Amino acid sequence: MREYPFDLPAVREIDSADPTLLKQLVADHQPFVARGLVASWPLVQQVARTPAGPDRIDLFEPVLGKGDVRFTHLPADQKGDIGMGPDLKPNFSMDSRTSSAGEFLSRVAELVRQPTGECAYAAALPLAALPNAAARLTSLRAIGGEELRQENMWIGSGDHVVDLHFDLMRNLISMVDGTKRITLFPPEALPFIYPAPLHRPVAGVTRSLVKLLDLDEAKYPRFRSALAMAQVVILEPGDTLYIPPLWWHHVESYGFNVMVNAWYEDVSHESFKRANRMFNRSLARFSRFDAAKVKWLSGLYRFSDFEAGSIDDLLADRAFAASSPRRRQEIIETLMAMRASMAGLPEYWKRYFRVLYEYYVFREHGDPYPTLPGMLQDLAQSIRPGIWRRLRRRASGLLSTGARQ
Ligand SMILES: O=C(O)CCC(=O)C(=O)O
Repeated sequence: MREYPFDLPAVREIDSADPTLLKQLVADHQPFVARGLVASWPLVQQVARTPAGPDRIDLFEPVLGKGDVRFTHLPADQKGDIGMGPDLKPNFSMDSRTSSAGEFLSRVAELVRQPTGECAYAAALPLAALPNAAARLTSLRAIGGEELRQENMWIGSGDHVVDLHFDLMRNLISMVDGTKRITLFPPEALPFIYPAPLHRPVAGVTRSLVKLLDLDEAKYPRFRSALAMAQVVILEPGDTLYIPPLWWHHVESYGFNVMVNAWYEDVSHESFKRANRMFNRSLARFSRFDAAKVKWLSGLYRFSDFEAGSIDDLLADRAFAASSPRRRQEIIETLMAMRASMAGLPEYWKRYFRVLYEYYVFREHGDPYPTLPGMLQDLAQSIRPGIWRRLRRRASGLLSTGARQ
């Protein structure tokens, strides 16, 4: 394992396989590790019975079946880093190589036997396409929830690291072979985590600019505050970790490693989309204000009803009262629309949007991209064309409706 430069508290261990209890913890968005929860899966048992080495790797040839396997191949100079490169672009491709299961596993076995620094990683292979794998596992649906989105198998040669990112779904990660060390940060760590630009997701998710195991403290001084909220766990075969939606995670994999994960929806798609649309709209609108000059901007957080404070207090604010009636009207309408957009969300997701508004829209912590000057405007620009497109569509709709009348 790589050197770990932090002394973090451990993820809570749950010494129970009671599905009712685990399901409750999942629904409560509490991370936990359940040791040995999947030790009885036929595939995990098969692994436990087989000595480490080529025979164990060979077990997975029938599991992967006859189809092609797409995988990431990393050169040695990348040092196993999977995620975002310094140019903010993906530094890997999920399908940089494709081969038969046998060829893929031989390559993996070669790298395990004689490490060169290169890595081969078949990430997120959907179990739906691997019937032989699915037959050797048992679903965790009883604890994950009713809304299973996708189950995947991840197989790698080891010493690769998926950089810090978060997903919108519940995630149950079960180890079949090898070891993972996973570091978790709650959604409230956002102001200290140096998120990469929202409009530049890598593999569909927002990442942190920070490389956890190579932390540049001079560039990212606030990250210490994120570490104060972090927890860590080492997973061995048979263990299951629950990563709640929105929790940032950093995943290191060691030795020949096989993991199965299941993503479950946590929130209604429609409610999320409505709140997210309004968030984007507010971001585009408020990004026009220079936070250094518009003194009431960061204070708006208080008046947005996220904390104690009402629109009446806002109206009484002297600096705000000094702005033009048109601007005051626009801001109050936006605040009301923000509240309305979140009305259908459960409390957990409301809290998340508050964190987002506070950070990106009201800029309570200053520029959301302190190391990337101009990036907030770039983000706002990428959102605005969408708004204009919709307005144009609406206008042309009205014109055509008018023409029919
Ligand atoms: O196991 C890994 O390498 C990454 C897993 C991950 O990021 C996820 O399940 O969301």
